[in-house]
Amino acid sequence: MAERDVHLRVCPLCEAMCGLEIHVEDERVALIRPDRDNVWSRGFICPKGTTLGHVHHDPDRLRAPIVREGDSWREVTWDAAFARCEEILHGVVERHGRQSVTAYVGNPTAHNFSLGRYIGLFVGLAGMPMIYSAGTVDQWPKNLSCMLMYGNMWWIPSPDIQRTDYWVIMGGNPHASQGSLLAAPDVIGEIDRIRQRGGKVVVVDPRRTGTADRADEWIPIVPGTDAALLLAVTNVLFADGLVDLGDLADLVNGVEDVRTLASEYTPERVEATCRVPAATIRRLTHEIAAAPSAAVYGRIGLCNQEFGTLASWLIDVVNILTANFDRPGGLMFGNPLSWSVASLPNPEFTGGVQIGRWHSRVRGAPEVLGQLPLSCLAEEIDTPGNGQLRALVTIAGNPVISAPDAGRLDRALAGLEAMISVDNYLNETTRHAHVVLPGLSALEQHHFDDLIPMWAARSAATFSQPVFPPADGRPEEWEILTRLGALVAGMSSADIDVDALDDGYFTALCGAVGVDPDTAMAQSPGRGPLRLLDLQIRTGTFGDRYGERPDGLTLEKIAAEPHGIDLGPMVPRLRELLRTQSGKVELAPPYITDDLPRLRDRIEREVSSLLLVSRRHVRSNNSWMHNVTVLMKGKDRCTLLIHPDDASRVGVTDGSLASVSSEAGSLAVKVEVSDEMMPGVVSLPHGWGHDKPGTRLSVAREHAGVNNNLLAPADFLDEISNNAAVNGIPVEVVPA
Ligand SMILES: Nc1nc2c(c(=O)[nH]1)N[C@H]1C(S)=C(S)[C@@H](COP(=O)(O)OP(=O)(O)OC[C@H]3O[C@@H](n4cnc5c(=O)[nH]c(N)nc54)[C@H](O)[C@@H]3O)O[C@H]1N2
Ligand SMILES: Nc1nc2c(c(=O)[nH]1)N[C@H]1C(S)=C(S)[C@@H](COP(=O)(O)OP(=O)(O)OC[C@H]3O[C@@H](n4cnc5c(=O)[nH]c(N)nc54)[C@H](O)[C@@H]3O)O[C@H]1N2
Ligand code: SF4
Ligand SMILES: [Mo]
Repeated sequence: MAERDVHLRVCPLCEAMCGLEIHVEDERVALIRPDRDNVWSRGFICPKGTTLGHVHHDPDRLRAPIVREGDSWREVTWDAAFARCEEILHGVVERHGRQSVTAYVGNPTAHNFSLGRYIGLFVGLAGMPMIYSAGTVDQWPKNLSCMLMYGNMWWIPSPDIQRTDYWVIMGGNPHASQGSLLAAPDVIGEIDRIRQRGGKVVVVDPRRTGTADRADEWIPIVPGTDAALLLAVTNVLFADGLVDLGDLADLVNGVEDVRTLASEYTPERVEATCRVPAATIRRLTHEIAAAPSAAVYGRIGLCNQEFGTLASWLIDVVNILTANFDRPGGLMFGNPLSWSVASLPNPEFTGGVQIGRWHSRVRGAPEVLGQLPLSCLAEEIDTPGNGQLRALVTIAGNPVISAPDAGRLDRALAGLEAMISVDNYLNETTRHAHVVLPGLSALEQHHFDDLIPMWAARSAATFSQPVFPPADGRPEEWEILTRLGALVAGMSSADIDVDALDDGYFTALCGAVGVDPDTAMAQSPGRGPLRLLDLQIRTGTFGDRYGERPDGLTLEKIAAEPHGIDLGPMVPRLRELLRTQSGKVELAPPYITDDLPRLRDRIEREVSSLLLVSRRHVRSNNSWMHNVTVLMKGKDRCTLLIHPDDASRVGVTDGSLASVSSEAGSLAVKVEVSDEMMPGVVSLPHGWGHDKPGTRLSVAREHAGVNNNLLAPADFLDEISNNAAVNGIPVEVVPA
């Protein structure tokens, strides 16, 4: 029998952060199973976590840089790859200036040991006037509401599901996603436990999801109308004398403003719009107020929609007004073992948050928290004129699948003068690149989550060592980012000293947390993200502050516990974290409340067409894990879910092909008739459409599916946050 090594590490794929046991035989992953002794996840795992070995051994995964010549690709050395990057980036900057270069930052950046910690250095060095990210097709409304209410865009309060007595889940399906902006292992098991202890779980969603099936109650709602429902809840709280600020009475500005604003939105006024009976809204409100503790939670369905910011704001308003904020069982802030780079106060906003400091060239969209809508990217590339984008760096992102009006972006990328992708696959997006620079596989890297613990249910973490050593000479992604940033800034490869730039970054971060960089450099070993992580731990809540608190944590102490360290559940932190100019919670930020007339118009408007929403599946991960054979087994998952009444009305049958069209485009997809959809709403999964030529995804190509973002109009937005409304898209369905 071959020798078997067992490695313990954390799965980097989603916010559940499961502890894994990875069994290696003959340099191959033989088995992955849960680490039952991991103090955080205690044996939880999902099907994706068991496939990290498949991704690692996937012959399609890129292991060396490739350079495109016409339609063909050539593997090159790292030196040659960076030389080519220098040539094309410098060419664009010389011809068109630095404002013609931008970057797109994708989702895995937030889960990757070195990308997440070094994206700031890349952007800072590059000095690009603006970047795009998956943030504006994800959580930008929540970033914005948190920035305006509490003064930091990344401190996002999360439901304390391990202790709550009443959980309302709006626009989230942890049965598939495992939870988001809510980090806890086994979220679905937590639903069972809430119910076992006599609590209640309510799901508000146009689809009766797997999560709804496990809950006590499903409340179907028309997509995009959650803000109206939450305003009615707020209205009832005031009208029925249920408002209770608890310990926060001295800490909240704007309560009377909210009372006034909500006064017109009675349950009777919104019931037809939301298609939720007024009596249900009243009962829900009274149940929330009466519960010993309650947490109202909203996720992607409340962000990726027309009124994302109003809905995201009102989620917090309802929790605050029912004394369910910053206390056990309600919404709480995380208390990580290490501070995140993202949690540092943003120096841009020391004088208060300003929005619209600049506008996009083509449609004049205002910048929001430093970003333009992702749906602007295509037009900024394909519209000629001064300031036209000519070069793009994509970092762990696949916007040809994930961005609205995906067809236009796909065409636009083909016209770039320089495109560089830091990515592990040749996929729908990176096939347009001139150079692809692959990162290491997850199993070749250290791991320690940076951002996600900011909303984790417990102060817990596990440090992971690489399972496999990287091949000689392969740079880590932080080095790739540092080099690219310096190249955009105009430096030449020969002059780039990655270690010196890293020292500069480290020194600046030491300054931000008030630590002497010489002390930190002397005591924190190595370079790059490992040294930074030690700083993040030692100067964090529980850290040793480089010897000032000898019992405090260091990276070494955490690394000595292979099953992780757990220092307990969330604790009240609002008073410590508040960074608004007033020093109080701003319950009614004018920038947000000024958007109410737009919602009022929606309430008065009748919508007769079918509305399209997105969904996820536990065996997919956005667009990029469809190349794993074992995850692709079973029945076709890229189907149009439609209610039986709608199906017979439009004349489509189960298993038949339907043509779905919107203002943006059309596609043909297999129909799945199911009463899990509410009438009037249809659902397609996101992350599919792998039939493009020129990719290297042999498994995904066999299960191509369709890209639902071909149907997403570029100008359908939550206008005040710039976030795409990829949910609630009016569509027409006919037999194909
Ligand atoms: N219609 C619709 N559209 C949506 C959504 C929706 O619900 N509906 N959801 C939106 C949301 S929430 C998100 S987050 C976005 C996701 O949008 P993106 O972030 O653009 O897309 P992903 O599919 O996550 O693509 C990840 C890319 O990173 C690469 N990759 C994976 N791991 C690594 C790594 O460790 N290093 C490097 N360098 N590359 C890596 C993959 O090969 C892939 O190219 O999609 C958004 N778009
Ligand atoms: N297995 C798996 N896990 C993932 C991912 C994945 O692709 N696969 N992606 C990860 C990422 S990047 C993210 S951001 C998270 C997202 O995590 P979740 O927010 O849990 O995402 P979904 O599972 O798409 O669930 C969104 C739900 O919102 C509903 N919905 C749509 N529109 C509306 C609306 O207007 N109102 C209401 N009330 N509901 C609406 C949809 O029907 C759907 O059930 O998941 C993460 N985890
Ligand atoms: S739930 Fe699955 S994908 Fe998410 S961390 Fe756990 S094993 Fe990984
Ligand atoms: Mo996301």
